[in-house]
Amino acid sequence: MKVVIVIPTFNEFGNIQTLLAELNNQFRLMKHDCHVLVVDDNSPDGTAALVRVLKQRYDNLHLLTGEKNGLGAAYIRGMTYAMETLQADVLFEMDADFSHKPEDVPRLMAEIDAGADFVIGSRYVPGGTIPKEWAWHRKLNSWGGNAVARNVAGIYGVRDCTAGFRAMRTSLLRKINLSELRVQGYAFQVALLHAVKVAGARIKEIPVEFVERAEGESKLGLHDI
Ligand SMILES: Nc1nc2c(ncn2[C@@H]2O[C@H](COP(=O)(O)OP(=O)(O)OP(=O)(O)O)[C@@H](O)[C@H]2O)c(=O)[nH]1
Ligand SMILES: [Mg+2]
Repeated sequence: MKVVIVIPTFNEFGNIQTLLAELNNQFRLMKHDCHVLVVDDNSPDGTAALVRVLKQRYDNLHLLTGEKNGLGAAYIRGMTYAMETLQADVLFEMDADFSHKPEDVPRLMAEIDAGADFVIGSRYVPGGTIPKEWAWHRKLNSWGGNAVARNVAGIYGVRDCTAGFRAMRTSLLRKINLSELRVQGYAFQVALLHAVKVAGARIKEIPVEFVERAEGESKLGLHDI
């Protein structure tokens, strides 16, 4: 199967090179044809220029650039490109800042291989964790976001509705009109989960340890909260 890891970036110059090296180490352990698509929104720190240089080293590396319109808009652009141009069978959502561990990629993929359509790297199933450094308001925000998602959107049976580390079959995604989700920021994660649930996805949650970002600054804004 062709697998594309979609990684949105905004000012991730300090993370992207190491992340690509570690992902490619994982790909060697996997039996699939694995690629990375970086979706950069003209980061002022030169993330895209660095990725262009790294493209000479990795022939499985792809880059999309564009205007900054938030995380959801970047994912919609990246997922559409991964499906239509790269012809992906499976795609991943993943952050660039090492909060999502490269060594968990094969674990998520194994659940797809076992028959799931949509796999969530979950902080809120037994074995999953959030950073111990998180202040109370960060915990409250994450817990509150989940509570709203579960009860307002009616996504019962899923513990981590706002997770950003997920693997999905494109055969499932093709049933959804991504541009109709009409959310640009972090709420995209919840809107997509709701849409795949309505589309009848076989959803699987597996525990992951979510760690604090390695380098750079958070982009989670008050607006997203
Ligand atoms: N292309 C693009 N990427 C974005 C945008 N906003 C955030 N990102 C990326 O999306 C991923 C998640 O953003 P983070 O800033 O780490 O958000 P977070 O994980 O909720 O916050 P922290 O816990 O502080 O790291 C990172 O890879 C960011 O670089 C955006 O507007 N456009
Ligand atoms: Mg982060």
